Order: sequence, then C-alpha cells, then structure tokens
Amino acid sequence: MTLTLYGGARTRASMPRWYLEEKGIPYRLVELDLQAGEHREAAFTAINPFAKLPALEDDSLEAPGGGPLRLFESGAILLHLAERHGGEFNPELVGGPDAAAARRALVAQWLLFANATLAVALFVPSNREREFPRLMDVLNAQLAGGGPLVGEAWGAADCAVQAYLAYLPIFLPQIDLSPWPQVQATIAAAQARPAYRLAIGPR
Ligand SMILES: N[C@@H](CCC(=O)N[C@@H](CS)C(=O)NCC(=O)O)C(=O)O
Repeated sequence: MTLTLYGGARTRASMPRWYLEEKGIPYRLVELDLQAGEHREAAFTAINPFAKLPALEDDSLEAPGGGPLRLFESGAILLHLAERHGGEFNPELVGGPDAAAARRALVAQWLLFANATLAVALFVPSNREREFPRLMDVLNAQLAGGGPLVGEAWGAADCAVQAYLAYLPIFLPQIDLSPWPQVQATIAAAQARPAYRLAIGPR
C-alpha cells in the first residue's frame, strides 16, 4: 500500500502532511515547484485536473472508474485519511457504529468549517472585519481546556482548525490575538508539536 501526497512549499499540503506525520502513517511526498508551473503539467493534472495542491493518491483503494483512488481538496483528503488510515471512525475503537457515524459527521463539520468558513474569514479581506472577531469569540470558547475538538485524541478536525489558526501569526501578524487567549494557546501548542514543525516548520 502506498499513499502519495502531492505538495509544495507553502501550500495547504502541509495540513495532510501534518496529519500523516502526527499519526505515523507512512507516505511518499512528491513536491511540485509552483513557481516553475509543475502543477500545471500533464503528469499532475492527470491527478488533479484543477492543478491545485494538495492531492493524494491511495493505491489501497480502487477508484470507481479503475486505477488508484485520487483525491483533491485538503478537507476531503483529511477526512479520507482519518477514516481509512487514522482509525478515527473505527466502530470497534469508538463505541459502535452509531458513535463512529457521529464522530465522522462532526469531523466533516469541522473540516468544512475550517476550509469554507474560517479560511474565508481569515484570507478574504472584505470578510475579515465582519466575520473574524465573531469566529474568534466562539473558537476561543470551544478551544477552552485544550482538548481535541472531536473525541479523546488529536485528529483531523484539530489538524485543520489549528493549521488555519497557526497561519494567523505568519500571514496576518498585524492582528492582535490577545482578546482570545485560548486561540493563542492553541497556536503555541500546535507550533510545539514535532510533527507540526516537520510539516509546516518552526516560525
Ligand atoms: N480548497 C483547496 C485549495 C487548493 C489551493 O488553492 N491550493 C493552492 C496552494 S495552497 C494551489 O495549488 N495554487 C496553485 C494554483 O492555483 O495555480 C484545498 O483546500 O485543497
């Protein structure tokens, strides 16, 4: 079985890479040079026709049309990794099929929140003023105590939300996070994790 992650410097591939490192799941990393336009070459658009990173190839599963499973979108990749390789929704480990279904639904919720709501509030300037403080107020409360967002162990939901929060001091250093101490603590805790440092790097 081979998992191949297609990534590149300073791309969202760092999110699934962080998850793979954190969970000790073996993978092969293929790094593309965006500046050189490698992501637009036919060899990669055969994997992601939208020519965006990250993408994942998982040869442990056959795609409906044949060939290995190929996925794009960091959220879809994280959900697949959590389910197939991270054991996050294994009924035998989490208390039965209903408990597994509930966890899967909640992880999907947080992945969609991170990619569709949080990312837009952070990186679309016209949304930032209106949305950002409101989201931070709620996240600050949700993150109180420092535990995982879903279940008992750090997982895909934490990976996506924490990765976006940790982008804040990197890409928006002008934003004062002191009104949200739990968000600040979450960023510091993520940055201290060895797998985060390997995948995203010390900042
Ligand atoms: N929503 C997508 C966004 C993918 C995306 O925009 N990737 C950027 C790098 S972070 C990219 O490949 N850009 C190259 C391009 O658009 O040409 C995801 O989360 O995977």
